[in-house]
Amino acid sequence: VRPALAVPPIYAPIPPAVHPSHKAIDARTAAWADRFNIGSPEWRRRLVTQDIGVFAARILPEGREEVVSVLSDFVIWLFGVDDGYCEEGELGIKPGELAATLSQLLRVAQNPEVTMLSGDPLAEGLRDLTLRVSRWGTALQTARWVDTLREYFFAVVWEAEHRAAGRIPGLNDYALMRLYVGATSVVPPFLEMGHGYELQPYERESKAVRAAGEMTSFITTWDNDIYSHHKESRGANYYLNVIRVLEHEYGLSPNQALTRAIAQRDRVMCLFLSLRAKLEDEGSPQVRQYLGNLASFIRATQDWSVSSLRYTTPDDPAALSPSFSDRPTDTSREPLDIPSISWWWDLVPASRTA
Ligand code: 3E9
Ligand code: MG
Ligand code: MG
Ligand code: MG
Ligand code: MG
Ligand code: MG
Repeated sequence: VRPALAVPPIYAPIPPAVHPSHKAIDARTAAWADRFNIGSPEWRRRLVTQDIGVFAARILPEGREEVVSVLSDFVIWLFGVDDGYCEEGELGIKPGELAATLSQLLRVAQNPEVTMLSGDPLAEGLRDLTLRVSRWGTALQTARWVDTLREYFFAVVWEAEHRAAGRIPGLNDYALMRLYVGATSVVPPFLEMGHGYELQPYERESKAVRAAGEMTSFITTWDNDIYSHHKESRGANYYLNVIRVLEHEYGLSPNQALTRAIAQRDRVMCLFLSLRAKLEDEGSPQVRQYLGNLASFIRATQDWSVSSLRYTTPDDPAALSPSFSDRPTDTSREPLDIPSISWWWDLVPASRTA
């Protein structure tokens, strides 16, 4: 077994915060997973020690507690799909069958009253989630929530095809699909619902606001790849991770790939801060609040990743620094050499600093 890759303190310019009810939220999510029988009993015993509720409480430190709970239950549900179906299950190497099952689940999310998949634990859990989302969200937010689930499902089908073939994608494809396959794009509807505001569709779909969401997905999934590399590379299963992609793309050692991944996320973090400052000046109150909520999601992922047993894995300890850095390792204002996302840099004039 290779020695554990040492993850250094990573740049964290956003202040930490957690919802005061995080303990109760975490306990309720464990009970919810039991009630709906999500995953196997053994899987559930592991998952409920991983502070999923604390993660949700960090994403929405000032959110409405009921919505934090919906998000928390939804994250454990997503892990039920991602671990249970995709990474450890039979469907994870059968993209066509996976697409069929996920399409049925999508129908349950859109129309919880249909009798499809009755008694299936993930479907029954999803029925409960969709009823709660529609209670706390507007009709448009509920529809957006279903769409984000579809984006995620489409991406896991893509991933399943790579898993089945044992193939590692190139960096450009990976950067594009990782915007969705980490389920990070399902979080933004909860940022609105949790605080009771609504972005106008023309605002949400504007290039700058969409880019801010994509940058958030990039940073949070690059961070996930950095912090979960230990768990993923020691496991028996196929895994897709930016460190592995960079090793292949550029012929790097794991350590060199780690350094490169950190530089990439730091460069995007600097751009996110500049774009946030620009939108603070130019955006509506809702857009300004949304950018602040995206920032909380970024910091939440960092704080949860360095502390959750999911990634520290005490039985075979990961070498993760529990602290952060106040300086980026890469301050270049040049676009990353990744065509699918390099347009982000067109949105902030080079003269502008955060
Ligand atoms: C993440 O990728 C898989 C998602 C299903 C996790 C659910 C979490 C969220 C919706 C919030 C986003 C947070 C992240 C990216 C943790 P992967 O690499 O399979 O996750 P793992 O925990 O196994 O490293
Ligand atoms: Mg705990
Ligand atoms: Mg996954
Ligand atoms: Mg995973
Ligand atoms: Mg409503
Ligand atoms: Mg991971």
